[in-house]
Amino acid sequence: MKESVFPDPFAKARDSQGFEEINDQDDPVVMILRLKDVRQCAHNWQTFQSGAKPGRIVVPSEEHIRDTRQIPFEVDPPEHTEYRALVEEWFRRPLLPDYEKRLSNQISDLIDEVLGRGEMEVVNDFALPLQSRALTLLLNIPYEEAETWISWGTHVFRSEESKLDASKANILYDYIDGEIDKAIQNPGEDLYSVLLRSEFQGRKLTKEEVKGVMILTFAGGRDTIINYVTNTIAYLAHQPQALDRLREEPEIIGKAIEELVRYFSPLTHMGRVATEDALVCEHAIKSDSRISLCWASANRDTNVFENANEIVLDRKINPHIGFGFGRHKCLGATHARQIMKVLLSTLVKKVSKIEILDSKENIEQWGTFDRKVGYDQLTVKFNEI
Ligand code: EMZ
Repeated sequence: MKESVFPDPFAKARDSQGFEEINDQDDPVVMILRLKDVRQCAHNWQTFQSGAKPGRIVVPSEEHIRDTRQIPFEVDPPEHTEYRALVEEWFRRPLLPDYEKRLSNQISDLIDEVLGRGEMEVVNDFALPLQSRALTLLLNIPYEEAETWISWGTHVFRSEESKLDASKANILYDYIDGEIDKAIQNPGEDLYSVLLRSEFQGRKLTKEEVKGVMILTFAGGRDTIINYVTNTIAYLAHQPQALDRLREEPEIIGKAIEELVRYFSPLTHMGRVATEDALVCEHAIKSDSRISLCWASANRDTNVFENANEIVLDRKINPHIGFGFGRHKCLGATHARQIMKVLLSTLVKKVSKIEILDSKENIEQWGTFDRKVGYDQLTVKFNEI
C-alpha cells in the first residue's frame, strides 16, 4: 500500500446500515459510523454516558487494568463541567507566545538533530521524543524529564506483547503517585502542584483526582500525537508537492492541520455506555451496553465531505470531529494543534524533501474492519534545504 494512503474500511457498513457490532473482550460494542449519528450520540450524554466503570468507555476496554477514573474524561455533567472548568485555562496555555516559542525551539532542535543523520526511524526517534519533550511544556516541568517518558515507548497501556499491559500501566501509575508526593512536599508551578491547590465543590482535589487528570494527560495525547506526526511525515514524503505548497503558501497551514486530523483521525473511536434502552440507526441499544463513536468513519462520511478520501490541504468547509465532539471534545486539542503548526512551519523552512526508505504499517482490527492508523516503523531521510 502506498505510504500516504489511509483507506476507509467503514464505507460499506456506514452506507448500508450506519453501524456495526464488534466484540471487545466478550462485551459487545456497537460502532456508530455516520457523522450525524456520532454527533447526536456524543451530544446526548444523558443516554450515552462517560462516567461508567473506569476504563469501560475506552475500546479496547481498560477496566481490567486500571481503577483510577480519568478526569474529566470519565465523568458526566454536572461534575464534568466543574472539573473541566478547573483545567481548561491551563490547557489553553499553548497559545501563549512564550509557550509557542519554546515549542518552536524544541522542534527546530530536533529537526536539526535528525537532519545530520543519513536515515532515521520516525516513530521512535522523532515522533516519540517530539511528543514527550512538548509534554514538558504542557506540564510546565523541566525538559530533562522527557527522557523518562521516552523510555516508556509509544503507548502507556500497550506493549509489543500485549494490547492491554497491566505491568506497563503500573509504571505510569507509580510514577505519577511519586510525582504527586513530590509536589506535595515541594509545591511549584507545575500541573501537579496547580491541581493540588485546585478546589472542587468547595474542597481541595484529592490525590486520586489529581492522578486521574494526570493519567489522562499522559495517555490521551501520546499515541494520538505520535500517529499524527508520523503519518504527516509519510504524507509529505509521498507527496512532495504538498511540502512545496505549504512552503509557498504558509497561510494554508491552519487549514492543512485540520484536514490532516480529519484524514488520519489518530483516535479511531471512543465508547459510551447506555444508561437506558435506546435506538440508533433503527438499531436497539440495550441499557448498560456499549456504543462507540467512530470519529474515523464519521470523518470520511461522503454525505458531509466532498472527495472524503482525498487530502485537500486547503479544504474550505471541514466540520471534522477528529478531536471528538460535544462536552468531551479533546482537552489537549490546543496543544496538539500548536505542535502541528510549529512542526509544519519548521519543516518547510528546513527540509526540502523527505524520502521513505522502509515502513511497517500499524493496522488495528475492529471486528471485520482492518484500519491503518499509523506505522509501527517508518524509516526516512530528511534532505536539508
Ligand atoms: C484514555 C484515552 C483518551 C485511555 C482521548 O483518549 O487515550 C487512550 O490512549 C488511553 O489508553 O486510557 O486516556
